[in-house]
Amino acid sequence: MNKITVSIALGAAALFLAGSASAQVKPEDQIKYRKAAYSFASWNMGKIKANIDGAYDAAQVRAAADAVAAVAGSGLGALFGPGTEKAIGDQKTAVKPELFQNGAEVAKLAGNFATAAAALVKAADSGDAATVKTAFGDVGKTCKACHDQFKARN
Ligand code: ASC
Repeated sequence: MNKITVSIALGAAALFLAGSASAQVKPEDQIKYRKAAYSFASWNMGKIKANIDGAYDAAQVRAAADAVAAVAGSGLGALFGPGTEKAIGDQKTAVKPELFQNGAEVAKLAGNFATAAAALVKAADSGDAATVKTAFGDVGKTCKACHDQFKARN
């Protein structure tokens, strides 16, 4: 890992552990924002997949990779604060309660997501579809690793 990747990973881990930042955001809004963040990342992952499978537009792939990396590096851990382990009113969540008992593991998974997303941006810079395909697969694995452990509905 290079210096930037390490600092992104550590930043993601630190932000997960520093749950106090979430005190500013109401629990139901934490759930709303985190679902919006993952949905936005998923939309951008879908765009990259469409480029890999069809006509490849390097600028669109780069923009989408930037968006995924921005989400991954945004300190999402702050949106998993106390009281967000189950639905609040209309704000449903697929998170498993176990996530809240496994901070170190979650920080590791979040760091892996941020590291892989940063690598996807680098791959997108190359403009090479095959390079992007590999890096895209790596990001997808980090998504799945967390879903397998901590997401109830997949
Ligand atoms: C995506 C996306 C996910 C993950 C997951 C990986 O592109 O929207 O939720 O990758 O499918 O297994």
